[in-house]
Amino acid sequence: MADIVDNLSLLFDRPNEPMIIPKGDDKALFELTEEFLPPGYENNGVELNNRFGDEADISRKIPIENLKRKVNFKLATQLPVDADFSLFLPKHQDMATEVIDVLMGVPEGQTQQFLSTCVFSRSNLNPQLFNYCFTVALMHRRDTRQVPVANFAESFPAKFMDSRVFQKAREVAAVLPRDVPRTPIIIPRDYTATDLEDEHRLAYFREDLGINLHHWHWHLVYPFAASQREIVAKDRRGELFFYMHSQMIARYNGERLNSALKRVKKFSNWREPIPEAYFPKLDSLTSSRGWPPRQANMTWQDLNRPVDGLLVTIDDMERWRRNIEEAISTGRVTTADGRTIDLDIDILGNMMEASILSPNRELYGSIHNNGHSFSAYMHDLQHRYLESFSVIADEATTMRDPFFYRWHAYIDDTFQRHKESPYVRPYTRSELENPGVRLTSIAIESSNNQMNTLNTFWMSSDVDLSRGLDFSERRPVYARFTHLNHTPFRYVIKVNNTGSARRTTVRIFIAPKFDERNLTWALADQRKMFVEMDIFVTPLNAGENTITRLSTQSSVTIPFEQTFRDLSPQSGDPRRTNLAAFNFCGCGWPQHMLVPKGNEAGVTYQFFVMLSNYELDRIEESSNVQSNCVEASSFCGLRDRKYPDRRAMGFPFDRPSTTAANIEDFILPNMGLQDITIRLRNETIPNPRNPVTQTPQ
Ligand code: CUO
Repeated sequence: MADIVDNLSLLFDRPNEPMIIPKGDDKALFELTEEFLPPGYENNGVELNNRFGDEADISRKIPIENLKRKVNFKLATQLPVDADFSLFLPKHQDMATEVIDVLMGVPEGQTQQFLSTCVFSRSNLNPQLFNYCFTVALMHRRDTRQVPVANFAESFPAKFMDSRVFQKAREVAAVLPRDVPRTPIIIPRDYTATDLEDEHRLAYFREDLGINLHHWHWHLVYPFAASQREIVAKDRRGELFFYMHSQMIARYNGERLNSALKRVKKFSNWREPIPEAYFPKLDSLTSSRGWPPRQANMTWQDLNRPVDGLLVTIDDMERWRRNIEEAISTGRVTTADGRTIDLDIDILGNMMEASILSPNRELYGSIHNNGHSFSAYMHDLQHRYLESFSVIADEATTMRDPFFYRWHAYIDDTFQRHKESPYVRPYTRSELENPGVRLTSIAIESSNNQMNTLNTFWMSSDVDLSRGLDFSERRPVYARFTHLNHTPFRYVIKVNNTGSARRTTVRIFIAPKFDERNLTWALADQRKMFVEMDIFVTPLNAGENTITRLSTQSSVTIPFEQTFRDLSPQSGDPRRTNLAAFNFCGCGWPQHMLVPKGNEAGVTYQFFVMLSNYELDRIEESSNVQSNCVEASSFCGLRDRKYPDRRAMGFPFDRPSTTAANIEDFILPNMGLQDITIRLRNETIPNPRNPVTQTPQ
């Protein structure tokens, strides 16, 4: 088994290099027969492959079984190897479905045949398309769950950082002798714009590597289409689409307030010019082209790009919107077979995105996905200039663009209108309270002993580019980028339980205390600003209890190392088993972005804790699947299990209150509220875990 895990892992390595070349740091060679040769190497491929096999530093040779069933990718091979791939494009989605079907179709347990099919696919398909389908298959097959998925930012680094890095990286790899220590290549903090552009104040958030990786991973775990329905139909996936994106907008809005910008304006008039420009400064190493920029004041226009399967008009979008608005205002949905069903948030999530679980694709269309496409093709509506999509149509890069947040603010507003409709019942007191449980104090203690102050600062961390640096020397090449981080802290929650011993769910949120005008909020608005910091279940003894919880245990985040370190471990690496489940574990908000930036003067936030009634929270679940990674269940759910909380996602702030005008009025004995300060120290500290410790010149 260990061999097959290693061999499959190698298929992530150097995605743009052909299969005939050795793979991995220790140079393993796949022994290819004719049927596995990539196009263009039909005449000399076997000979070249053999020649590599004669080289002295080849560590091992991997024989490949012939395919028992011939594979013919009719659709997927239409995507040129040097094109960029986007799941938002219907045609690309169909291609992915074709490939996933083939990979999933190899019978479970026939791992050698699966390896052969993957080698064949990798040889014949666009590298980005292959990477996506291969990862989905590894994640959903039972016999490949031990195969760690390579860190996507290390396989496709060009999607995450300034394109100038790569020229320098090649130079470092080619020029410096092996024994000369490598200094990292510095990625400047301000490379996409200047402070002449207000939106640039949020670049640290939009262009954060961990946030973009999280978003890519989320969509990988929750694809919106597949021919095997169970790949899509995960527990409450439509609701999670709403909640995870809603929280990202809440977080972004909080960061905007910290940076003296007003909350993001939803994009709801689809015929209006878009003032936000974006020049991504990313080059695709797959297409060897730059990602198209967007000038200020461009407008959406009808798309007619048969090459991408896109024939969609703004009229279509407006029609679908009217139908969705009607569903929200009546609380009823018409299904494709003419029935009428009640609308709920899970169904609405699937209707808006739209996933294949949408009850009626004809009537409700695909507003969210097409919005990404409209935004991504304003520069070439008809493929007249042979231009590809801009960053907003790729899950790994979309959050870099300021317009992403305007679009998702519209999507979120639609969900909120449902939550505010008469068909969503406000919580009753009995749903909110927890009889016998009284919070006596809540506090945040920072590791530097400060009470109720969260400290943020900048940190510089290194990422190894060499696995994605095709056709260059095989040695680590580090890029150093700067990101937000915070001093670790813990929550200290004191509780008096007058009842018997029991369990409770601890729900921790924070929100800015003041709005743009420096006034305290109406709860109707502030509820949309509360960001989840942690939710966990804990036992309560009878009498006094003190609950402590570390910031690093958050159910929202994954650990720093899971975001940044290379997760395809070397043989013998003790982390191997722990990281093998990375497929799911890679999904999660990055720990370094858990705390909003604040500012140097200090921003006042409200820290809210609720100890809810576990009897109403509990999920009945028979399966007892153990995971061996830290899972960010709040945003990503749990692999093979139900979402771990029976309440609506975002509870208790997911819907308006009919009784409380502000957060103070909302507080019951089982809740606590405390002012805290978030203060930024405007200094950059090198990450002590950086593999290269020299300070670059
Ligand atoms: Cu995640 Cu629009 O859904 O990007």
